[in-house]
Amino acid sequence: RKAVNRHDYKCPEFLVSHINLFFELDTKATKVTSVMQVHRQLTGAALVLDGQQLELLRVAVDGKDLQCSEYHQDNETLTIANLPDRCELTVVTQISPLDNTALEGLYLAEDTFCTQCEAQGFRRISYALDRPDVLAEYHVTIKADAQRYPYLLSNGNKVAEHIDSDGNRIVQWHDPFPKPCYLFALVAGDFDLLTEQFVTQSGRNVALQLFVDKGQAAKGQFALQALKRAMRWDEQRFNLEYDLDIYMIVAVDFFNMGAMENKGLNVFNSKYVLADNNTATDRDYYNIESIIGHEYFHNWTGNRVTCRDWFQLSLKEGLTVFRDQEFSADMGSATLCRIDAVKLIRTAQFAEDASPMAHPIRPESVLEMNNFYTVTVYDKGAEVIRMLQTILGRDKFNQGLALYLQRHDGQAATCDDFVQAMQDASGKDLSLFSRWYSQSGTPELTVQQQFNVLTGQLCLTLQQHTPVTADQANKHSLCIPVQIELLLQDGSKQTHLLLLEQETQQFVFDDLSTEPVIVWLAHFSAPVKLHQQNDDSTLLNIAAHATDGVARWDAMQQFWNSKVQQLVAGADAFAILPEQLFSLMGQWLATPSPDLALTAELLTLPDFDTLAEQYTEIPVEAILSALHHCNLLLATRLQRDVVSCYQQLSPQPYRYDDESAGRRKLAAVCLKYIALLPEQNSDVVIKHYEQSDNMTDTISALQVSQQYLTNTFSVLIEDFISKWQDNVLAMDKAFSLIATDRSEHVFDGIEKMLSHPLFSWKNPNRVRALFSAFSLRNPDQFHRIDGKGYNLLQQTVATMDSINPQVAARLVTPLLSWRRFDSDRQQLMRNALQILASHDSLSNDLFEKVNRSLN
Ligand code: BAL
Ligand code: ZN
Repeated sequence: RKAVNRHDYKCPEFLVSHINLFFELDTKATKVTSVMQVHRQLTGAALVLDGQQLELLRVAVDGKDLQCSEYHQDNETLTIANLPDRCELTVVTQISPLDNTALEGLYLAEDTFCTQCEAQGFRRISYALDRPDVLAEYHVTIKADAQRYPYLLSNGNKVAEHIDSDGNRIVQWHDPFPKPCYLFALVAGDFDLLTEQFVTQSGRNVALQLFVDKGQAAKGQFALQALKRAMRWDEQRFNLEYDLDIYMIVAVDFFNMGAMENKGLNVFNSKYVLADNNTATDRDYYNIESIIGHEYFHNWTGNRVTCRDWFQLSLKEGLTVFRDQEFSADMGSATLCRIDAVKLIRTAQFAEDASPMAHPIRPESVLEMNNFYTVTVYDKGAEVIRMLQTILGRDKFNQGLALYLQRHDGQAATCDDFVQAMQDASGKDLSLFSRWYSQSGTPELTVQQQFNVLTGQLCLTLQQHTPVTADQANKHSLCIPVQIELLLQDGSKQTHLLLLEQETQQFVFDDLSTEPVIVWLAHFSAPVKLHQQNDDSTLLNIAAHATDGVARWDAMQQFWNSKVQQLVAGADAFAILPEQLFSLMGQWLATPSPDLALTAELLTLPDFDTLAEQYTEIPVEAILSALHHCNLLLATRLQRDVVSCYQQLSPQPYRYDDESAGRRKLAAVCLKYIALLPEQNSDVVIKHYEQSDNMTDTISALQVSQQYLTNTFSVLIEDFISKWQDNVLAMDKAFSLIATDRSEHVFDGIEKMLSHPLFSWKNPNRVRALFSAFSLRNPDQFHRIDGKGYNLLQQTVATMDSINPQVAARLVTPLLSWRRFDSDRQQLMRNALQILASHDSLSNDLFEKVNRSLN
């Protein structure tokens, strides 16, 4: 098996200007005729087309069939030598969508034909130059049984439709925008259709169409309205307008990712489309709006300007995540959006940096591209874009983006092209900044402050250091924007941006009357770990008084990180939690800020993963025990405030908006503390469940009881399952709840769910609901010292690898970081990986990860 290196990029030897595709759909034997206009770019080269799991029926050049001896075929390629410089190449292949459980290429999602071509799925549909820098104009014809498949969809505009004398529907599509084959899409099925109109800023009408399973139309309304909001927002914020006359979204329940931005025809995981008040939580609504936005924003950042090669993935993904984050921030609470993004970086992304899969946002070496759709490429990538905006300012950043899109419209570009456009538009030298693209790892920032009382001078010393990562031994200084807020004693505030460009740098501020409290890294202005020496009182002060909600939340995070460290080192919770803490939390409960969701965040301890990130060797039991003790102590000390706050948050009829979602979030935090109290707590939780008219409150009651009130949980979850046994998305929530049971009963619970009629190993949503929840959100049982948790995951990954390698490779992630644990756990986790490594016919996806981890 051979990895590909970024530096080995070569321009394509042939280009394809036009592709005509003709699909004769059949569940077991779909015939695909591809007619390509091929243009030679390099004298003498043979044409090497990519193809996997295809049955080749015919090859013809300019209408003349080739003999077997005139081409060469192996498992991955079809090679044709001696082609003329320009020719029409016809390739006919046959595939079986029914047998495609990997869900890459053309497959069946229940009765619906659908495709997933990014990154390299098109080669499972037909032989092609399956690389993003070969852009062609597509004409697509689809033929299928008219009764069973009323809708035959592809990219672009519909050109013609008729039914032939055999009862087949035949539909033709044309996409005028040249695109790489990863953006090709086809869908065939029977749906409920929701429609809307959008008038663009220049006055063009766009038909919006959302296709959902029969009977689910009402659940598509929110997504459709979210799409309109996204379209308007992109015009207003970035002056970007939609370009086709039609925009289609199809929701399917079998999907490897969240959604896919195929030109004019997005395919979505139904989890990120379907919502109503009974079945969707506030979080579901939030995710739907954000992902609908994300895929829509790709139309410019990804589709109009695409990537030259897959190493440049962050060019479109980091940028588009940044854009969807800005959209979400404008649609709701900007503070909450930022807190969410920071949590993800501090847990999953920092953990990835510390793992054997560490890579820069622009990876250097890849065996299986699917393994690089990572939190580093996406979310750290978005942080890098955000830093650019912080450094350049919003106006210059917008000019840079406009220049990039104008310069590269219709092209396949690189991350360097993007940075160059930003540099040209702003006039700022970004050569040092561009190291963020090539250097992996989490920079650590050490800060010190010195104040001269006599002169009023404040001297800040900043030092950066990036520890080595599994992929890179040598690290260099980066350009790090460090935003600070000075809280002065007279109540005034100053904001400054410090640009750290050397290993150590000093910044001086004069004429301060008193020593200020400093909020470091305000708004998490760079994806770094911060080392500072703020004492409890200073942190709690910031949490109480900073204007920025993110800074307040962050001060609490830092406070708890340091307290948990002390507890892990043997301190007693009673001794180290100051009165100032209880009185501050008491005040928040008594008079919550208008942003109730922020109050909820301020009152919540960091999770296990956040706390674990501060350790080289993670002390599992000690962190879990410290967390439990702190929560218990808070519940006891704040009992009266919690109960009274909870009572004031009496439920109102459900609506999804910021204010009421914040209300439910705060009520859930109170409910958790109430559940920890020794008396009457189960009554309150049961009442919360019984009175709930929405999925958010229902899930809160279930989560709380599952964590702290086992008997109550048994009763409630049984009721929940009997109520929702026919609803897959609601049942996914039940699967996850059962998999996060902190007691050893979790293993029986999971076993039982495997035989639930709705569970299927072939459906990634079901598998993730059960096993990602177990391995990522149940540290007590996943990290059991007898290895039972690791074994369960290993067996699951092995089963999945033969069905869906992409999902298997995602599931294995928690095992890869075995070096972060104590020697007993190291042994057990490594054993689990070694068992996987010993399997014959391991997929490339799994092989790359397991191999990197063991070697
Ligand atoms: N391009 C894959 C799905 C997404 O990031 O939008
Ligand atoms: Zn994306």
